[in-house]
Amino acid sequence: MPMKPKLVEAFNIQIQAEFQSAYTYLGMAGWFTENNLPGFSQWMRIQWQEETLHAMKLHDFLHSRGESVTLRPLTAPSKKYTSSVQVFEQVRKHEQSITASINDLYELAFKEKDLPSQIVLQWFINEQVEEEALVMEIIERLKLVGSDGPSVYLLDRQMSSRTMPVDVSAT
Ligand code: OFO
Repeated sequence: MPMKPKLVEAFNIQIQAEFQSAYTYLGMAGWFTENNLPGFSQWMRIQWQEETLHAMKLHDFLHSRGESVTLRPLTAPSKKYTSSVQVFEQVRKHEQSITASINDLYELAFKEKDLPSQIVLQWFINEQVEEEALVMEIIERLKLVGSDGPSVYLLDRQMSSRTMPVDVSAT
């Protein structure tokens, strides 16, 4: 069953938002590398890959429904960060805005009575709860270690252990 044009348009906007997230996190990965925190940089690179997969999940969903994907331009991420905590505060704000857009998209799918869209978006709703919780935890840890060098070093090493989940559909 074809999707309503309004819903297709909203999915395309969300695809752009997910790719924009990926690009933003790649910029943050670069900032961490340039500030001698390779573990945080690795964490952000995984985040970049995960966001790319999120975009592709929606991209492939539109195609599987026989709809057209229209890729939109991305904007250059800022690299004007002052501290690791500030970077993660930005991540938190960004993820909150993504949560809001996913929720709006779900509401639209509900209004349009598009059940397959609702099902695919439920995965994203759960994912956003997990992402926001994870980012909050990292902010708390960063606040705890403050500028204590050895603790920052240990936290950076811990961050480097993040890998892509084996089941990519579970990102
Ligand atoms: Fe950061 O999560 Fe995508 O959707």
